[in-house]
Amino acid sequence: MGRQRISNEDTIAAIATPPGNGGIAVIRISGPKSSEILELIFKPVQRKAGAGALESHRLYHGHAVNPSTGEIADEVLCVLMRSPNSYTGEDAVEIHSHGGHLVPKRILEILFSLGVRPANPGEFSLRAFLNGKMDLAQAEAVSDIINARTEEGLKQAELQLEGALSQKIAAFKELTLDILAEIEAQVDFPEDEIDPAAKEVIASGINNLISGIHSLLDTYEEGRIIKHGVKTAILGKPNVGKSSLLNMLLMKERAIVSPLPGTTRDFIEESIDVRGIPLVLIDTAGIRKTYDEIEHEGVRLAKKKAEEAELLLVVLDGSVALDSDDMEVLQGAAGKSAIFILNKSDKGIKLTLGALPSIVHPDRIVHTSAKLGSGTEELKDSIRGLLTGGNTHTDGGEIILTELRHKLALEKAAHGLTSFLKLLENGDSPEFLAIELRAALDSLGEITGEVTTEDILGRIFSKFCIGK
Ligand SMILES: Nc1nc2c(ncn2[C@@H]2O[C@H](COP(=O)(O)OP(=O)(O)OP(=O)(O)O)[C@@H](O)[C@H]2O)c(=O)[nH]1
Ligand SMILES: [Mg+2]
Repeated sequence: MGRQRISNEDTIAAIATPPGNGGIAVIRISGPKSSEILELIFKPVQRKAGAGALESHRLYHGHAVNPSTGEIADEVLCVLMRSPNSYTGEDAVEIHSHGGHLVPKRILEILFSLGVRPANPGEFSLRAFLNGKMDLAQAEAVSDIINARTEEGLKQAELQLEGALSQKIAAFKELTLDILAEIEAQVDFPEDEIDPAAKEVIASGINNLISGIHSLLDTYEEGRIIKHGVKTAILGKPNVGKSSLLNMLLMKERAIVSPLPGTTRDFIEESIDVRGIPLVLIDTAGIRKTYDEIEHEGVRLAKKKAEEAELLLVVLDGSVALDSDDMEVLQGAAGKSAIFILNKSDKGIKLTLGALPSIVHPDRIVHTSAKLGSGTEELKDSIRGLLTGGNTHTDGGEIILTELRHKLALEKAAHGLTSFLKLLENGDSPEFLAIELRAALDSLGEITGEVTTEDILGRIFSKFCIGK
């Protein structure tokens, strides 16, 4: 356990608002010296001489000053939040200054000159975790809220921050602990076999627990794509309407569209929310044999992007028959998750299912007209359906797994419980049975952070932004 070695004796500070021009910047301070430092650098406008200390959770108007020169750094609002009623659980201060690059930096430098240390990325949240303000899954959700790219991703992060995942894990632990208590009661009588009736009750309890864990694990694929997004390449021979399709999905003229084949050369990347899933759409150069050096490079890049993509939108001109360029594109899509788009449906669809090679699954065909803007909804449904395998766990406001770390820990727990069942079946001694249960408990505890290491914490919080 590395909890004790991570120091939170220092007082730390950082600018919590993003860099650049903005109306207001927020400078955040946390640690034992917060209040003392605030008294040094802050002169309230309406405070009478001899008044007591600044009150907690009250917004004061005044000036931030450099105590060594008496110079005013800025006119500010500030609030002191005394321990334990702050985000970090420590004495904490927020100073609201004018925005921009210079003013917040000037205030920060005054703080550093008084012995305050620059905060590391995620250090405020790390302290909140160490001080028991939230568990590890909740702390991770803070970063997910900031990084959420769709409303659905945001909703999941909020549920996790409220403790929905932690409660599920706590329920799993509770069930495991109940059974552990029964097993431990037997440890003093190792010669006695566990009573067969009791054994059956225990086995059924563990089986229920394992299936509960598996149901949660089943939500991971959906959670992963909602959180991390899906790289999606739009692929096809020249002139089939790839760029038109990108523009249609984005609802803006992002890519150049022209009747000349070979218009797109470089790839174009744009993010879009498709039914709650953040897609990174990549429009590519039309694939064909070409002697034009630049176009050739575009085709090479298109193929590379297709290889890297998790999903392909293969575009065909549905109004004409397939040709050898289409066949090359289709062959390149073999074995990948793909949706086949028969575009230019306004001209009448002439491409029949029979003419398409077997890799084109009939359920994955969508008709669109990028010219008229039709087929968008069907295409979005189809994308969501393919990516989530038709299972949607998020509809009922259910918490889903979004984090690989949680998935691995749950798998470890389920594995431990399965081993326990085997030992129970074999009539192994209660001591060995208890070891498996404790290992499963530890795996569950990793998710909420009761069992953790400095290394794990370092990895999690270093991904946060500075000031959070
Ligand atoms: N009738 C009709 N024309 C379309 C449709 N979609 C695209 N087009 C036209 O087809 C031509 C090619 O469109 P683009 O979107 O540039 O095609 P592309 O696949 O990106 O072509 P390259 O970049 O050259 O590979 C343009 O003249 C478009 O206006 C459609 O649904 N119906
Ligand atoms: Mg194009």
